[in-house]
Amino acid sequence: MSKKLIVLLAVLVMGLLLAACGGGGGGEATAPEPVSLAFAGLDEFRYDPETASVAAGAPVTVTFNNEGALEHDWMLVAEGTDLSALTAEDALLPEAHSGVIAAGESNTFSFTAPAAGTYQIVCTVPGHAPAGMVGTFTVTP
Ligand SMILES: [Cu+2]
Repeated sequence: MSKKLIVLLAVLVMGLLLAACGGGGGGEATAPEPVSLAFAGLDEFRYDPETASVAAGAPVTVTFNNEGALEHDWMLVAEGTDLSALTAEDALLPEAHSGVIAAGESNTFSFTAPAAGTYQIVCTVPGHAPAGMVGTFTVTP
């Protein structure tokens, strides 16, 4: 093999490597857009709306308005969590919880959307989630 050919091959290989690196960098995913959601907690043991969908890793801000006469809260839990004896300890993320909100009050809180999957929004006030105060929180990849 001539010296010239070796140099030419070396240059070609380097060029390919650089192109591969550049391609990887250029394909970098853009950060998910921040999302603001508002939910009402109602005495009929439901949320309005009952579902939400956000992108994984998105900064999420939730405003929870207790529009009932009872106490309610909004907490994110893993799918399949036992709803019969919920406490704040069951929260998927400590920050993904409104805290128990008195009638007519509201709270705004923020968290980062977890990995893609299906999660549940629950009210931890005893009896509320088993009575149906459960929502679906979908995280898309
Ligand atoms: Cu409730």
